[in-house]
Amino acid sequence: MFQRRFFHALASASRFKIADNVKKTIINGGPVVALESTIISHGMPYPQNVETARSVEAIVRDQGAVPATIAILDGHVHIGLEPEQLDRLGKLGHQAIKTSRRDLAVVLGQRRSGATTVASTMILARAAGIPVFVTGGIGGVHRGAEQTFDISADLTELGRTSVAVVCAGVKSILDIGKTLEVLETQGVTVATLGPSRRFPAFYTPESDFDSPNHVPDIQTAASMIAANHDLGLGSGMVFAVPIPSQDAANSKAIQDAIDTALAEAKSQGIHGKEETPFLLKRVSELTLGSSLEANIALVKNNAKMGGQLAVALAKLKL
Ligand code: PSU
Ligand code: MN
Repeated sequence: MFQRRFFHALASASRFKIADNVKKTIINGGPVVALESTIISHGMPYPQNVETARSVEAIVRDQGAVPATIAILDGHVHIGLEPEQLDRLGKLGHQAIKTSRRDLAVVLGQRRSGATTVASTMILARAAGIPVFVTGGIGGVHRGAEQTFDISADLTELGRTSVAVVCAGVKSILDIGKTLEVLETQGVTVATLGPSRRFPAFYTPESDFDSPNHVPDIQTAASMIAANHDLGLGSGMVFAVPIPSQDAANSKAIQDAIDTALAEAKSQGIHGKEETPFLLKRVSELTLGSSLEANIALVKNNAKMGGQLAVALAKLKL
C-alpha cells in the first residue's frame, strides 16, 4: 500500500487531469504503470504509433495493472489518456512539442500540447504517485559527446527522481558504454532483468557491456524498488529487459543503418533535441521497417514485464 505514501501533493493541483481509474488505483495502493508519449509522437510513425500505444495499454491491463499514458494537452498534464486523446497525439506526430524537463514550464505556461520524454514522464509519474514506468529505450550519451556534450536529460533525471524505468536498454545510435558510466555517476541502479548478465542493446538482446547488476525475477526487482523508496534515495532505477531473441533485428543490418543515419545527421547539421527523432526515423526507413517491427515487439514485451512488476510491488506490504 505504499503508493499512497508516494502520492505527491503536487498532483492534486489544477494543472493535473488524472483519469478516474488511474486516480482510484493510486489512492488504493493498486498497480499502475506510467507510459511516455514522445515514443508515440516522435518515436514511431502514424498509425503504428497509436496501434502500439493501444496494445501496450492492453498488455499492461492483461497483467492486472492500470496503464497511465502521460502527455500534456492544451496546457494540462494528463495522467491516463482517453482513446481520442491518444489518437490526437499520434496524428500530431512531430507537431507535438517534445517535452523534456526544461520544456515543461514552457509548454504548460503557454497552454500548449506536448509529448513527454522519459525525463519529464518520470517527473510527472513521481508527482502522481506512480513508481513504475515502461518505455522502449531511454535517452543516453550520444556518440561524440566528448565534443558535443550531447547527453540526454533522461540520465540526470534518473539520478534525481525515484521512478523505476523498464526499458530494452539504449539504442546503439548512442554510446552504450558512456551511457552506463553516466548512469553510475548519477547513482542510478541499473539491472538487467532476466537470465542474461549483459546490458541489452535495444534491437538486439546483448550489447558488448556487462550490466552492473542482474535480477533473475520480477519479485526481486520489486523488492529492490521497495528498498530504494525505504531508504529515500530519491534516485531512479533502470530495469533493462532484453528484446526476446525471436523478435531481435538483424544486428549487421541495424548497425549499417545506424552508421548511415549518424553520418547523415552529421552532414545535415542535425543536433540537440532533433537528433534522436531523426536517427529513429532514418534507421526505420533504412531497414525498410524491420527496426520498427523490433521496436514494437520490445515495447510490448517491456509492457508485460512492467505490468507484472507493478503488480508485485503493489502486493508488497510495507
Ligand atoms: N529512444 C528510443 N525511442 C524513443 C526515445 C528514445 O529508442 O522514442 C525518446 C524518449 O522519449 C527519450 C527521448 O526520453 O527520445 C530522448 O531524447 P533526447 O536524446 O533528446 O534526450
Ligand atoms: Mn540530446
